Amino acid sequence: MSKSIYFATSNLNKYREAENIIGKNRLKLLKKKLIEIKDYSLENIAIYSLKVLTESFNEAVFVEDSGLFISALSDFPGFATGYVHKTLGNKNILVLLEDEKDRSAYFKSVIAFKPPSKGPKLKLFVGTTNGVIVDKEKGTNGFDYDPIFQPSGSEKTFGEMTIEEKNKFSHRGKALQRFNSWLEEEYW
Ligand code: ITT
Repeated sequence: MSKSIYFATSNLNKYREAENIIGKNRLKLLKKKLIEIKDYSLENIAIYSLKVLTESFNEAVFVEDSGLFISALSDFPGFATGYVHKTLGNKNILVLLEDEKDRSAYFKSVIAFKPPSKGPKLKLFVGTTNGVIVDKEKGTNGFDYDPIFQPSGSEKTFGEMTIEEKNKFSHRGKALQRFNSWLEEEYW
């Protein structure tokens, strides 16, 4: 068992979550800011990023694109989730939702994987997690929206969870589990 795969990302928090599921020995980091198109479909964004990346990188590699969709804000921030965190941040998201009764939101994660050129075609793995935006930040673990998102079935926000706990509930954890099962059955 000497095969390994690259995870191309600029986000080390995402990488640590992936390591926890796929295993440190099998994963390598390709630290890179990917080219991302603006599109309502996270699938299209992930496929495009991977396509551009694999024009010049010919190893087994995956990318992961994710987004937060808040019901009361008509699914904002969606494909602009990263940008909105950098600009508005959690505090202003909470202000936008002040006095709002419907706190429901979901996270979605799409993994796009491409084996080296002679292998099978591109594969997609998706995970979604429903939950609520809490009324104040809770916890200091994780990154970005983690302190304000509480998944259904938990009393904790992602910000109050360890990586192992978050992976059991999270959109990325679910997509990674599906990817990992496929790797075990079809790839390694
Ligand atoms: P890449 O280099 O892999 O693209 P990124 O952080 O820019 O890393 P995305 O383009 O997928 O990742 O942006 C999604 C944004 O959504 C991300 O920057 C966070 O702000 C937010 N997000 C996604 N998953 C999250 C999670 O599990 N916890 C908190 N915020 C999350």
